[in-house]
Amino acid sequence: MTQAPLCLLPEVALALSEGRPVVALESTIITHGMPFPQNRDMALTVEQDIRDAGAIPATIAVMGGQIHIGLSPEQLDKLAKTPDARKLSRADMAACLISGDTGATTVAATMIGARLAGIDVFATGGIGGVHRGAETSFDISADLQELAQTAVTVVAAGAKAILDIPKTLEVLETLGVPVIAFGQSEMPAFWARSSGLMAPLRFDSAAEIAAAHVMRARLGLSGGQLVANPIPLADEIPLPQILPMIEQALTEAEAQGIAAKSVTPFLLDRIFALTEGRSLTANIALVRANARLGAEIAKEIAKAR
Ligand code: PSU
Ligand code: MN
Repeated sequence: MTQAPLCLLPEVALALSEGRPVVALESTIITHGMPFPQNRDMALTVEQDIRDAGAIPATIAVMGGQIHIGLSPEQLDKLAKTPDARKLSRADMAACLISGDTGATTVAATMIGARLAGIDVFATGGIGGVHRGAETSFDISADLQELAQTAVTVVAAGAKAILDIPKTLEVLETLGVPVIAFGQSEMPAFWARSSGLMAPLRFDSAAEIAAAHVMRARLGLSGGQLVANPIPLADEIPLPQILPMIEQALTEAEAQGIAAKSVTPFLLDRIFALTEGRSLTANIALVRANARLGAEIAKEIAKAR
């Protein structure tokens, strides 16, 4: 089917060949998004959440010259202890594959892997977007372009307020990416359920999101859908509480000249410290919620096909 160097975990290969629901997961959140051992525990828990919901998880990473679609618990453990893994976006995939190095896939690279393997749905925490100050730094994540060209439905908790959320929504609109808030009209803001901005689209069921995914394929439209799933109420950190910490982390990043790929990991790490770990607890809760919703969407797509 493809010339790509893919290595599918047997259980993932079997599920895909039988048309059963599979949910892709990224690995940059493991290596660059959370500290050890919470990163490993999160990865294992989220995989179990997907199984409990009746789908098969497939965490994606590059190792030994292959794109691995699905990792064993041992591989997940090893990756979680590899903080110097390369952070891979679209631009880095080929170079990492020919080097044999270990690479963790961002949202963009995970979408590419999922598409190659024939996986329709991918669950994560937050996507990259337009950074604050992008008018001078030009820092706009390649995740947005990927959403415009690769046909995977991505479930995230919205864009976090380290980003410029209004500009992120504008760019997604320009790129023709459907942004769907789940179960509310407002765009969620990662740690917070409210951003103060209306989402362009709203659906209240996994079945509708799945139907729209299938309809886009029938229309021959390139690109994916972004589903913005609000963090569970019990785990949210409202915007007024988290904003001062975000401002401080941004000031520190600027003072230290943090740039390019290092920006997002730096900010997440600083906000973790400044919130005394509360941002991490919230992050884990929202990834789990997204995994569960991703499984429901994958099941509906499997039914529809
Ligand atoms: N947001 C999070 N945690 C993460 C990331 C984003 O809450 O780990 C990661 C994702 O892999 C995303 C990447 O694709 O950061 C975006 O990086 P950049 O801003 O450099 O494009
Ligand atoms: Mn960037």
